[in-house]
Amino acid sequence: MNLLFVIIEDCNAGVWGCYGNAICQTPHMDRFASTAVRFDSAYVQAVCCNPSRSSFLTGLRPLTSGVWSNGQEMDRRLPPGTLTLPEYLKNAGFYTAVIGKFFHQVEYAEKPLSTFDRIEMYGKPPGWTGPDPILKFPPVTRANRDPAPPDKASREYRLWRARHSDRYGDSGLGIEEEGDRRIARTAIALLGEFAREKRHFFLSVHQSRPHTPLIAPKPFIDRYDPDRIPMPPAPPAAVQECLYPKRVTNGNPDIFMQGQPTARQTREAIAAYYACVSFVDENVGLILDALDRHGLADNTIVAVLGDHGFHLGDHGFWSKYSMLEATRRAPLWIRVPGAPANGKTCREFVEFVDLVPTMGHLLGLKLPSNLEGISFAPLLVQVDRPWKKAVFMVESDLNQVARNRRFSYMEFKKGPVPVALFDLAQDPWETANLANDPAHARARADMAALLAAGWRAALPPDAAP
Ligand SMILES: [Ca+2]
Repeated sequence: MNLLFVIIEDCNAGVWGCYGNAICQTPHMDRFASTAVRFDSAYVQAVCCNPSRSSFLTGLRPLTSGVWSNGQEMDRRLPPGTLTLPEYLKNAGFYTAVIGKFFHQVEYAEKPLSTFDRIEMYGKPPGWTGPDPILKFPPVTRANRDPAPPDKASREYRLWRARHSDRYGDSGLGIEEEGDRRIARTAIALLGEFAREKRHFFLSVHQSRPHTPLIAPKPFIDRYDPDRIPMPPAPPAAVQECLYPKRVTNGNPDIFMQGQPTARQTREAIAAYYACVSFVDENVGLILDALDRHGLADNTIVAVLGDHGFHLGDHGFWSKYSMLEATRRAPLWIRVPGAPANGKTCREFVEFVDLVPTMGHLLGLKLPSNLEGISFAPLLVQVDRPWKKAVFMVESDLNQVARNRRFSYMEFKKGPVPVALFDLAQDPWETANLANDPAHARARADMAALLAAGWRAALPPDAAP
């Protein structure tokens, strides 16, 4: 079996048609879902890119990987001897290729990146000597009226980056000029080469949208009328005790950084996010079609995932960096050719830290015994097999959350409240903190014990880590 990963940046699970969204058009992933297992309750272990990827690409949780923020360099912080998924695959004889972002930044992960046989549309680590790009694209013709200042350490660059990130709407680019489409075209070319040369491959493909800026080619923006976008659930007025008050008053990271949007801007930005998702959907559809066309679908495992979620105005929040459901839940589809559960939805809890153990199980990789997830391959056979009773994630080494079927429970060493408890059955959007409600004292104690006991205490009885 080969392995194809598609990693989608900053992807809210609830925007996909197959996840229940009636407005956002995602026909390609909806079709793929009918041939794969769609995980409806998949949770990342950290709230932004670098720590989440460092976790799901090593099989270690953030406090063990040593990476719990975007500023921490994976190469310097991983426990000695830690390997990442492409290294395990390389050691097992796979030809390894990556298109676009994989780890957070090249400088953070030079060691594992240097093991790739092929790196396309991404910075190269020092000393890497792989093939030249398989495709050479014509330059983008549009004149850039707001180019990035050259000095990345300068104030001008920081201001430019904020200005750039805060945009939404028409990208001004033709569809074939867009980086994400070029990544898809490169993936299609590589799959053709792998098929011709009969390579045993691992290929990871990046999609930069729907990360901010929420810009997409005009035909995708035109699909969504902001007037027909409902306002987000859990408006700030409904939030009784805000866990992240700075965001409501001073603005958000990545978008609406200067303050809260108007109702009109809110609808426009959600519409733009949907446009970005529809564009990504089409790109992934092209890659999956190529897999079929080259006769690789029957011997390639396909995993499509978001690297973490994204707030779309719920709680007055945008972007990630919270421990609420919009950030911690992410979309995940896995297709193992011939798996009995293909076409079904799995509602059992899985964690992204389980991805390395699961791929190890499916592909016969030699993995160490210190990994902090378990293979969920049994769920690809039977989706309703009783599984984990809770999932766990951190915002940093200071703040962490456990979520079971009924409650989410958060502990903050730094923040406006020390503890938060939400009854997800009554309050799925987590607006009313019940931590100090006497009627919930037992639930609070139980959830505190669950968080303290940690992930090993939440495993299914017959699953060994
Ligand atoms: Ca991300």
